[in-house]
Order: sequence, then C-alpha cells, then structure tokens
Amino acid sequence: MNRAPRVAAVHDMSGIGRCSLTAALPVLAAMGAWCCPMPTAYLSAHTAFPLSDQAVFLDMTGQMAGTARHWRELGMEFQAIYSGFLGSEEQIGLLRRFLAEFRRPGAVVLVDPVMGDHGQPYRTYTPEMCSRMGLLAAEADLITPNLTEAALLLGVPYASAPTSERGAAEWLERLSLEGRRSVVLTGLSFAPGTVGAGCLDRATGRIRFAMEAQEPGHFPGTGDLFASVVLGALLRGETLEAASAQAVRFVRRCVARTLAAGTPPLEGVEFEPLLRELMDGGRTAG
Ligand code: PXL
Repeated sequence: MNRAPRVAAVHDMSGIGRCSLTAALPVLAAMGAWCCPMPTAYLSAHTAFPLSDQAVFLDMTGQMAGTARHWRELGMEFQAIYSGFLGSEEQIGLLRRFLAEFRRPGAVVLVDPVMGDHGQPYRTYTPEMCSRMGLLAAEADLITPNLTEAALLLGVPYASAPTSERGAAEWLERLSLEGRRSVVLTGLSFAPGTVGAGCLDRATGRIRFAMEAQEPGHFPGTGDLFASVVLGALLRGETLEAASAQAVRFVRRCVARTLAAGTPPLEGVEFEPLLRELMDGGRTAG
C-alpha cells in the first residue's frame, strides 16, 4: 500500500473565517494527504473581521521549536512543508531552521508568502516581517503569491501589477529567481469578467495561464484554499499546470456556491459541500 504523503503545515488556526489550517486540513485530507499542523497562532477570527477588544490572538511562537524537536524524536519525515500566515518575525527564522532540518530530497517546500491583499499588507504584518518573508520565500521550491504579495516580494508598487499575459509572464520570470523556484501567481485578470492564475514550472521553464469566469465579491481565505489544492494535486503527481488549473476551478466553484447561499463574505467560502470533488481527482464536471 502507498502511504499517504505527509505535509507539515505551518499556518495559523483561525476559529472563524475558513482560512489557513481550517482550509489546509480538510483540503489536503480530501486529496489523500496527511496534514500535520504546526499552528503559528490561534485567532478567534481572521484579521479581516473588524478590530475588536474581544479578539483573541494567541502567539504560538514559543511552541514551534519544541514541536520540531518532538517530531524529530518521533522520526517524522515529510513529503511537503507548507507555510502560510505567520504570526511574528521570529517565526520566520524558526521556520527557516525547520526547513534546514526537515527538508528531504524530493520533498516540496511550498511557501505561500501570505502578507496582504488588495494592495495592502494585513494589519499584523510589519515591513520587517515582509522583508523576512522574502528571505523565507527564497528557500521555497514553489511560492503562490497574489498580486499584492508579488509586488511586495519584487519591491515594486502594487499599481504596476500586470494586466496582460506578457506583463504577467515577466513577473513570473522575476519571481522565479532565474528559474530556481516555481511560481503560481494568483488574482490575474486580463479581460473584464475573467480571473485566474499563471504559473511558471521550474522543471520545464513553461508559463501557463488558467483563467475562469470571475464571480463577483471578495472572500478572505481563498488564497489558502487555492494553495492547499495546488499542493494536494502536486502530491498526487499532477503537473504544476494541472494543479493550478484545478485550484482556479475549485475556488471559482466555491465562490459561486457561496454567492448562491448568500452567506457573509467574511465567513469565507463554503467549500465543505464541494470537498468531494477533490476526492476523485477533481474530475467532476463544471
Ligand atoms: O487568508 C490569509 C489569512 C490567514 N490567516 C489569517 C488572516 C488571513 C487574512 O486576513 O487574517 C489569520
């Protein structure tokens, strides 16, 4: 029997809002991977909800090195190391040490450089954190930035984000650090009413775009859902192009369902009823 591929997932856990670990755990499980969480923080709700004195943010930096030590003692090996939203500058350094220790030949290091959206950094991300995120992302095999994060990584204004395939290809090339890492760039749109992702696969050097009809509205957490589907598909042996196209399609279907259900956008997308589509290899119609 093949063993389920193991993923060390280093993200926050948010009680409300369907993002980070609450997206990665179910998506990766549905796609046949064993997702081992190393929470960076516990938040009562993700940071897109209005600021409140009641909001809980439990920084779990102090648990990370001990968790890594215990995992080493248990002899854990991972086919993927997957990071997302990080709670402090120090966590970025800890994660780099974790990579140095746990990275195995053939394993995938996916750094989703979660830092912001719509041209703005998330409110917990300082400029120092963003620059350290760049150092972490430089060690990745694959990064999955949105346009805001790509602009931060490239050190260019968000206003210069590409609006054509040619411009997007140029950003993908630059983000690949001369082909050293693969990139999936999300949130691209080249024509009104369409949205999708572009990818550069370092194995082939090829650039491909996967575009779909754009559903109206903005939903926090879709980037985490997207990256988790990409990783799940890669671990099943799909190419980066196929993984990226599957993730674009799945997120669009989740958004369409959520719009039809009429739930509050801040709660994220209702992906749960659609998880079964990931189980059969994403071959469900639509
Ligand atoms: O989806 C990115 C994300 C992850 N985790 C937390 C967030 C956000 C975006 O707002 O607040 C806690």
